[in-house]
Amino acid sequence: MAKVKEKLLFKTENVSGGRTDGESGIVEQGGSAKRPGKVNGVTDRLQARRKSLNDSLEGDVRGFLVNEAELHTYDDLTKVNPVTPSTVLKCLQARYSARVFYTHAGCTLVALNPFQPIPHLYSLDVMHEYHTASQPQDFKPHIFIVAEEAYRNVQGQVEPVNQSLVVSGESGAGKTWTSRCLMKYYATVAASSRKCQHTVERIERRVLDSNPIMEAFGNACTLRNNNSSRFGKYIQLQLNSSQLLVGASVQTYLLEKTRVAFQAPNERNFHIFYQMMKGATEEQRQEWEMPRDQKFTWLPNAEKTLEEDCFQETVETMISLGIDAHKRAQIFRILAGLLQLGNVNFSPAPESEPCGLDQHSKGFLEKTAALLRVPAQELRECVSVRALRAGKQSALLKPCSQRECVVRRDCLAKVIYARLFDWLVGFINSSMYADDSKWCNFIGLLDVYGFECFLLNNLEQLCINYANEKLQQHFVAHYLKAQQEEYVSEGLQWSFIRYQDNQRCLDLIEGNPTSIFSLLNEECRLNRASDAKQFRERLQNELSDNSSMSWDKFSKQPHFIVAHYAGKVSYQIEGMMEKNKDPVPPELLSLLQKSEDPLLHSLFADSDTEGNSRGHSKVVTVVSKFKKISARIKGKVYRTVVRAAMLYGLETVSLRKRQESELENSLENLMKILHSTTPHYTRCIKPNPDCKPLTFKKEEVITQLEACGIVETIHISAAGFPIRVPYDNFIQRYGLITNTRLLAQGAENEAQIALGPAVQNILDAVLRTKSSAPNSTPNNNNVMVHCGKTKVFLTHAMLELLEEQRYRVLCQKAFSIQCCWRRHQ
Ligand code: AOV
Ligand code: MG
Repeated sequence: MAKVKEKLLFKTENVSGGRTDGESGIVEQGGSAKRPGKVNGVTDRLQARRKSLNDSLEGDVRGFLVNEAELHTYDDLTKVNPVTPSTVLKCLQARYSARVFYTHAGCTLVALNPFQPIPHLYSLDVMHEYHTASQPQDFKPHIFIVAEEAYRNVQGQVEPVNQSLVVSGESGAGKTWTSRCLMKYYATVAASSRKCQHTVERIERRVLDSNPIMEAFGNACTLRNNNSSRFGKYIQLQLNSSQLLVGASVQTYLLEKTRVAFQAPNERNFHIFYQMMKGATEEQRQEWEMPRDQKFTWLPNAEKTLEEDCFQETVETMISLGIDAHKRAQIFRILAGLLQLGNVNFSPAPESEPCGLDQHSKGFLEKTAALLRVPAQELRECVSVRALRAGKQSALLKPCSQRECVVRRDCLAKVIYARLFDWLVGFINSSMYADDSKWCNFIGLLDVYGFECFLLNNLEQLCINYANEKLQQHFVAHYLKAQQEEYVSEGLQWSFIRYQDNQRCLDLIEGNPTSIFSLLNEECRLNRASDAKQFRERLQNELSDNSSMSWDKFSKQPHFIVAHYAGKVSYQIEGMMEKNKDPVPPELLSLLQKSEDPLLHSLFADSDTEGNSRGHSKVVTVVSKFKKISARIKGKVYRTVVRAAMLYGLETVSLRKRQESELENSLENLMKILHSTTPHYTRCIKPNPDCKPLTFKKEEVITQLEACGIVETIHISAAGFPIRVPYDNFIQRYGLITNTRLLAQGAENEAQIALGPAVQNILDAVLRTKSSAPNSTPNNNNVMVHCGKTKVFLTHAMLELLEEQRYRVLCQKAFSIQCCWRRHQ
C-alpha cells in the first residue's frame, strides 16, 4: 500500500524544491497533495483497496480542482493541475461522459473503450482530415493522430525510421479494435491503388482481410471479452519509397491451443467452430457429420449469439486471400474431425487392457478417422496404447490409463489445430508479403493478449502476463527511464518521479540463473513424473528472496503468487509442467503422417517421429520457445515457408525476407524489433468489467491507470523538456542572435562542454528580449530551458521563442543588406 500512498503524494512542481531521500537518492516531492490519512486503512484485498482509493479520490478532487466544469475540454492530461491519480481519473470520466474517448497523456494516447459503435468517429472523411492536416496534433486527440505521426516519421528527416505502434491494455480494453482501426487507416491513406479514392483494393484488401480470418481461428469468447485474442500478433505494414502500402507480414505469438480441448466454465472454443456449426449448408453438415441438433463437448455455450459467429465473412476473406475451394474444404473437414474427436470418451479398464469405448464414442472415433482421413483402428490404438522404446530396440506396447487416453486425445486435437493455425498464418503471409525490392520501411502494429487474472491461472496466463510485463518494461525503459537517465547524465536539476520498474518481477519470471522459467524447464527436462508439491518447494527454497513472489498461507493447492505491474496473480502449479513439456507422442505424429488428406499430411510431413521418444535431452519447452526461438523451431518454420512457396508457386526471391521475419516469433525477437523502431504507445482502458456501453467505473479505471504508470508518464511529460539540442547544433542555428559563430564542429563531449558559455549567452539574450517585449512571446507561458553538460533542453514554448528571435534577426539582416545594396546602386 506504500505505493498507493506514494502516488497520492505527487505534486506538480517538478524541477526544484525537493528533499532527497537518503537511501535511494530520489527527491521526494513535498506538499500540497499529501493525504496520508486517506490511505492508511487500505488493506491488501483488492475490493477494500479500490473502495478506499475511491473515497480518497473524491476528497482529493474536491480539494484541488477549480475548473471541474471544464475538465472534459482537457485534451492532454499534462494540462490537468495538479496531476494526481484522482484528477486524471476525474478528467477522463468527464471526457467519457461527454463522449470523448481519446486523451493525450504526454507521449502516450489513452483510449477509453465506449463498448458501443460510435458513428462517424472512424469514417473515411475523418481519416482524410487527419491525414491532410498540416498539424494533426492540433486536432482532437484520436488514434489517427498516432497513426499519422508514425506515418510521417517513417520518412525520417535524416534517414527513414521504422515505426512501431504498441497498443496495450487489459483484456477487453480495445487493443484489437484499435489495431483494426490503424490497419484501416493505413490501408486507406497509403493505398497504392488510388484509382478510386474510396475503395480499398488488392493488397490493402488482403491486409484487412487477414483480420477476420485470424480472429476466427485465434479469438474466442472468454469471461472478460467476447472476442478475446488468444494469440499475440505483430503485423508489419510494408511501405515503398513513396510511402505506399505494398505488402505486409504477420508474426504470431503463442496461440492458446489448449482451448481446442478445454474451455473454462462459461468460456467458449475458438470462434471458427461455432461459425461452422451455425453457418454450414445442409450439404456441408452431411459431410462434416454435423447435424443441427448434435451436441459437441468441445463446443460449449453454443447458444450464445455473437457477432463473431459469422461463417460467411470468414469464407469470403479466405477466398479473397486466395485459399481455394479445395483447400477450404480440407481445412473445414479437419476442424469437423476435431469436434468429433472431442466426443470420444474412454471407459476404465484393467491395467493390462486398453480402455474401452462405448457405442457413441466408437461412432465418433470413426467419424473422426473418416474426416481426418486416417485409419480408424490405428487412431484408436494411438490414443489408447503407448509405445515404450529403449534405445534401438523395438517398441514395447503398454495400454494407457483412462486419464492418459484423455491426455493423448486432447494432445492430438491441440497439435493439429496449432499446426493448422501456423499454416494459415504462413498462407496469409505468402499472400500479403511484398517482394524485397518493393518495400523499404515498415510500420509495425502490436496487438498482444492483455493482462489476465482469472480465478484459476496456469501456464497460459503466466506466458500472457510475462509478455505484458516485457512490454511494460519496454515502455518504462524507452520513455521513463531513458528520459530520467539523460537528465542525470546531463547534470540537470530534476525532481525524480518514482515509477514502477518491473525488472524485479521479470527477474523472477525469466532471470538467470534461477527463475520460475529456469526451474520449470529444469523440472521438465528431468525424466521424472511431474510433482506439483515438489516444484512448489523448489520455488520457495530458491526464489523466496524475490519480493515479487509470495504464497497464500491458506491455500491447499500448490501455487505461487506473482506481483505483476498490473496486479497480483496466483498461478496453480498442477498441470503446469505437463503444459510446459507439451509432449506429442510419436505414434500420433506417425499416424498423421499417414493421413490421406493432403493438407493434414503436409502439416506433419517433416515431423520428427523419433526425437520425442529418445529421452529428455531434446525437450524444447513452451516457455523456452516463447522466450527465445530455438534451432528446432527455426528449421520447422523455414520448411513451412518453403512448402508454402512450393505449394502456391510463389517466387523464392521474397522467401528470404519472409523466412527471416517468420523465424522471429519469440518474445525476445519481438523486443529486438521494438527496440530498433520508434515506438508510439496507446493505452487502452476498459471502463467497466462487464463490457457495458458508456459505463465508467472509477475503481476499475484507476487500477488500470496505476498499473500502466499513467500518472508518472504525465508528470515526466509535463515537466520534461521534449526538445534536446546538442550545443554545436544549437549554436549553428541560433548563433546569429548574438553573432556567435561555430568555428569547429564539436561532436566530442569535451568540445561540446566548451561551447556551454556561448550557448548560455544566446539564451540570456533571448530571455532578455522576452522580458523586455512581453507581447511578442508565445501564448504558452511554459518557457523553460536548461543547459545540460552537452545539450540544451527546451520546452516547445522556448523553442518557439528562439525561432521567433532568429526570424527577427534574419529579417533585420535582410533589411540591412537591402539598404546597403540600395546605397551602393
Ligand atoms: P482487447 O483486444 O483489448 O482484449 P477488443 O479490442 O477485443 O479488446 O475490445 C473488446 C470489445 O470492446 C470489442 O469487441 C468491441 O465491442 C469493444 N470496443 C473496443 N474498442 C472500441 C471502440 N473504439 N469503439 C467501439 N467499441 C469498441 V484481449 O484480445 O481479450 O486482451 O486478449
Ligand atoms: Mg484482442
